Amino acid sequence: MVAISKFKQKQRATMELSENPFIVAFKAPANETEEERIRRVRAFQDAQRVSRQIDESLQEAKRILDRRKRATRILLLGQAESGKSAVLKNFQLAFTPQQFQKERDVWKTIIQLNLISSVRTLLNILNDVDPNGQSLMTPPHTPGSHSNSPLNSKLRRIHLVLSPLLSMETDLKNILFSAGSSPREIRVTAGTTWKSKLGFRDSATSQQNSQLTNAQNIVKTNLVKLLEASKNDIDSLWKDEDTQRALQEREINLRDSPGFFLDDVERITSPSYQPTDSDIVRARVRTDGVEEHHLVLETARLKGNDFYITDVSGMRSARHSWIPFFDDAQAILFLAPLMFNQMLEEDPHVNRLEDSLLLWKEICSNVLLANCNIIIFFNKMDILRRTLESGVEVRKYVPSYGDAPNEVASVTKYFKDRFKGYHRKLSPKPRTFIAHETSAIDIHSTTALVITVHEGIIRDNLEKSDMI
Ligand SMILES: Nc1nc2c(ncn2[C@@H]2O[C@H](COP(=O)(O)OP(=O)(O)O)[C@@H](O)[C@H]2O)c(=O)[nH]1
Ligand SMILES: [Mg+2]
Repeated sequence: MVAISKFKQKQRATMELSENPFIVAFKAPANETEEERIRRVRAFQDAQRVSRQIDESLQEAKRILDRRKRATRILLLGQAESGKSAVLKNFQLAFTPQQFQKERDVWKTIIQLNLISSVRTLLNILNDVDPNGQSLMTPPHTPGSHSNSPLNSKLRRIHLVLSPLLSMETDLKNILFSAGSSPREIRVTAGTTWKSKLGFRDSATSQQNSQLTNAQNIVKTNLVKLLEASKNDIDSLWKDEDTQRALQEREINLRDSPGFFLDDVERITSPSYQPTDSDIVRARVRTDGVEEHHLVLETARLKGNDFYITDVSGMRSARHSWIPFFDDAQAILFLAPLMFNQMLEEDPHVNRLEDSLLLWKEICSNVLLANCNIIIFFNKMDILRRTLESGVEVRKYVPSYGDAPNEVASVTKYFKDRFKGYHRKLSPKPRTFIAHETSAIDIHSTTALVITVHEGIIRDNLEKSDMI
């Protein structure tokens, strides 16, 4: 019995071998010469090697895919400047602190450039030109509008002293970043290239960038020297009474603008400056394109577990590029700052909060996302609080708010109810409305929150897979 089945197995294997197209293709022809045989055997070995490589890369792709399926997959959505990248940094701080530490040097240069951008913005405001250098209408009796005003001579001197710093910033931006970087902001293309240009090394990029180091080190050293030399002028420009009055008259709150570091001039211009975690979360670069971050958790309890966070560009023109990522996401973190009195950077006719609500409606009603948890972060709560405290009235921007109290709790509840209403009405299937009030630059509370949110997502997905 056993002998027969072994015979059959051997017969089947021989048959399979004779039907294998690979073997058939390299079968020895009749009357083959020795030279032809050598060539045929070599071609056969080459083909076998290629085939093995293909098998290996298929297996690797499958391993990656399996790992991805097991991991938590989070998609960060929201308009530009809503705080997506700041939330991502909080995730990195909470779960991959060692990796976060490696990027500190990259952020140092970004923060130094952010500081110079604020100086430029300030000089432009005082010169009555917009942040991109275009002339603005000058109110008739503001400081700086009269050629003989004392501010003008002071301004002229400071402008002159700081002009090498401003031109260095322009040169650096041109060397390091996308062509689209404007005087106001640093614009980078998604991926790690921009980080490696600023000195970040990981195993994948270390070799190809080693030649860049020298030139970049010189540029970075010069930047540090120039910043140190300009320290007092930057500080006195910012703290000057006339400057502060000019900002007040124009109702510009520079402190709430992205990448604001003018309160930290002393620290940031020091040659030994090392960014704190909080500095890094406050730093601003605009990302074009979609960045996927693979976080392999370093914290003891979850060590080795991993998740993927996708950070997108929030610009209106870029939102179509989000769709391919909908399929794969287990949870969406939607960032909605309650900036009822601000307009979009890319379209100054569109109110930020109205834009957020429109975007929210689209996300809630999207059938591709019907099974996805959506968690909303009402971010920038610190800015909302300061805005209301400074006396800005919601009803002037949102007439339907009426005479309700102009206070954080009431204003938040009003807008939260609107978001909640659309969530209930537009979701293709019923799902829980989960909302948090956040200030992503407050790393203490935000890192704690993202840990809770992460646990919630895992729990929810386990429950869902149990139900299936
Ligand atoms: N004051 C304040 N600034 C924030 C908050 N969240 C983010 N930012 C800052 O706002 C700017 C834009 O945030 P970012 O995360 O780059 O926005 P993204 O375009 O959605 O990725 C950055 O300078 C952040 O540090 C917040 O809650 N409060
Ligand atoms: Mg971003």
